Amino acid sequence: MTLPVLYSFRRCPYAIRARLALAAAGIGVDHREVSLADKPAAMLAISPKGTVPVLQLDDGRVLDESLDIMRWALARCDLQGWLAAAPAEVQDALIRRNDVDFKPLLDRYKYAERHPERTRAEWREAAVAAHLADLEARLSRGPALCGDRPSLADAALFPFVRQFAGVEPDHAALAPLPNLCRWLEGWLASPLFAAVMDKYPPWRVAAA
Ligand SMILES: N[C@@H](CCC(=O)N[C@@H](CS)C(=O)NCC(=O)O)C(=O)O
Repeated sequence: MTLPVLYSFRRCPYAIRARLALAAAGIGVDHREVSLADKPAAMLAISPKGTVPVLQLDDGRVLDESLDIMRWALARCDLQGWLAAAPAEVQDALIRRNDVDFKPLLDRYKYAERHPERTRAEWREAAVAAHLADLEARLSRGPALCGDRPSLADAALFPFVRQFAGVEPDHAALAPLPNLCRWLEGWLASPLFAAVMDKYPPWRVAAA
């Protein structure tokens, strides 16, 4: 049986969430590390929009949205019960707010020099107000975003909170959000995260 092919970029939060779900489902992949500055023609041929992650299944189907990859993997094998850990509509709303509202503010906070209409601190506060303050409140009530057990939403949001925490040294921006900080540290220390952060050289087509 041929493994599904995963085009991925190590630090991309969308690729990380896809790799977490694939690993949580115990699904092995043929990993192809992509340089975003020099995307492989083989990837663009199956997904012209040119974003990672892209998963090519052995029946030829192509999944080129991170959430589709997560849901496909967990539909095959949800060993950790991520789908059932909370109602789908609650998880979907958290993910939508992360991707639609928070991500643009995260980018402005991270690259504040390109967005001088607000200071870095103001972008940070906007990101907290739009999303992270609610995550903090949720995590003051239980160890995971939707209660006792991690859900798909926890895995889908974690790489973005990781990126937020990494903008300033020592995760300083998370100091006012102690429960979110504890949750992040739990994910960072998890064997699952370690398992998806292997380093690969950029993939090249093997010479004939
Ligand atoms: N909606 C897509 C977004 C994926 C995405 O934007 N990935 C970034 C990397 S983090 C990318 O590939 N950008 C294209 C580029 O930088 O050229 C998904 O969820 O998979």
